[in-house]
Amino acid sequence: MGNSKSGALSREILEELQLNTKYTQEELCTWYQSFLKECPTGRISKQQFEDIYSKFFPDADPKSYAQHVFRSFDSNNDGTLDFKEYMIALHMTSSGKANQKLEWAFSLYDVDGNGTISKPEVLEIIMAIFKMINVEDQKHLPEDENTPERRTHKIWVFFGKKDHDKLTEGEFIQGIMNNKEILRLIQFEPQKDAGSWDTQS
Ligand SMILES: [Ca+2]
Ligand SMILES: [Ca+2]
Repeated sequence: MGNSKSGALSREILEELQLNTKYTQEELCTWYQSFLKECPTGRISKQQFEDIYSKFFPDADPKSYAQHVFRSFDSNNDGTLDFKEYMIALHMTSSGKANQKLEWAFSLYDVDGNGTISKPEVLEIIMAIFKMINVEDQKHLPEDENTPERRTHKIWVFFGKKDHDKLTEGEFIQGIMNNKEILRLIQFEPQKDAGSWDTQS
């Protein structure tokens, strides 16, 4: 109502976020106030983002995974996350539709952003994921997924691909919809439900 320009959040961004997330205008303004409290500049740097991950994974090395996640959220590629990118990230990873989550997962795995995923790109993300699994837990992984190379190979075979093949976004999403094992393998914490890309939601 009236002049609802809260802080420096423009009507344009508000409307775009209301369209692309499930958040109401009121919620978005509240989020924006706390965002500004944490990030007075209105932008999250890559370093800040890595620090957040370090707090959540104090016993692991989440740095490379954090960098990949940061890249996938930094949609205008300027090396910072603004409020809009941050909210879309939050929405996609917490409450987005299955398809949106998988679209985001695709952009995470498409490391060079050329629109297809290669086997080395899968390996790169899986290696980052392994750095976050503690060594004890790694010992209990099944034989065919207990190294980044083996897990990558297993995923690649599930997609029905040969070593030098590429995966399109459509194949990626369809493959995961058809085979829940792939969904388990591409996530960083297959044992836990928290933060998982639950395709039921
Ligand atoms: Ca950005
Ligand atoms: Ca690629």
